[in-house]
Amino acid sequence: MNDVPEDRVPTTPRGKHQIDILGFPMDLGADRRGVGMGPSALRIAGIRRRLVDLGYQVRDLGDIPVEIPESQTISNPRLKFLDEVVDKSGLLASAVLDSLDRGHFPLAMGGDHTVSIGSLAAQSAHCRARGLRPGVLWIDAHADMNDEQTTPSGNIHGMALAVSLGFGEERLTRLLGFSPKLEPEHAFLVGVRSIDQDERKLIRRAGLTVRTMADIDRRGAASVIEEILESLTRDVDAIHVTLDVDAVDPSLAQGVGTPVAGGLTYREAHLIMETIAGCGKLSGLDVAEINPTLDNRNRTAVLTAELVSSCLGKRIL
Ligand SMILES: [Mn+2]
Repeated sequence: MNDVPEDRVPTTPRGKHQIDILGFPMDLGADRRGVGMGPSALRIAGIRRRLVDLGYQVRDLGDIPVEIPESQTISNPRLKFLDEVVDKSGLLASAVLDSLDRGHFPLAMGGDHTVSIGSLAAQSAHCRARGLRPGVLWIDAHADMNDEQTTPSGNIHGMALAVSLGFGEERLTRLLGFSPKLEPEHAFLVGVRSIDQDERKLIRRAGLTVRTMADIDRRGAASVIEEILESLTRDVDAIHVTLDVDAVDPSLAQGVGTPVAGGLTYREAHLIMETIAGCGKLSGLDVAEINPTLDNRNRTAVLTAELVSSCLGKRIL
């Protein structure tokens, strides 16, 4: 790597220098149409080229085929499109597991945040087979900690973290045949500023660590992310990061399905990602909830592609 400029040396852990890109154009986990176009928007934003420029080998494995809502029926309004979400999350999980088992680094592009149900199942299965402990850093404006009892909408994207911790519908929690995928003490939620009333109960019951935007205001993004990574790198072997782009302030990330004011600034978001890049245990990354129909000239996808680059080792100097 001697001929590679300093800012292009890949820093993913365990010598994982091949990245596998997988699209998950899932548009069934949320009410607002459009997030199914997220993978295309990220490809148009040059996500592959940006990672190649960092020195990685990158394969784009294409999209998991997902049905559109118009061809589906809702049988349970508290778990909308459950059959299709279970089915396609299983396909995604198999593809991500295959990538991990080959020693590659999976980058899963949503679609809505149900993408993380499959990719976390795979990360967990991969670790389980090797006696390793997985952890997750969930970056999001929302907590995604509903179950079918607490959900105000029936949208499964709002249940993705709960499911990974073993709460809720069994067909989701037991994807790949085991549950939970994560221990709550190895799950960290950051950037949160909108939590549903009944969702609070499950967050407390689960006992996961939540760092809200108020924590970032008070202590600064650097202190918050360093504390989380210190704990994760100490206690787990593989860190999976999942970025819901609505964590970023809607003035910068306009193209998201559920914008909430008061999000991460441009530099806070990059600082978080740059700090993750240095942790040495990053094992997988998801990005979710880009909605090109609400965006302005693909800015949100470009921002997301930049954040992915920061997470995978792009540095200013
Ligand atoms: Mn989310």
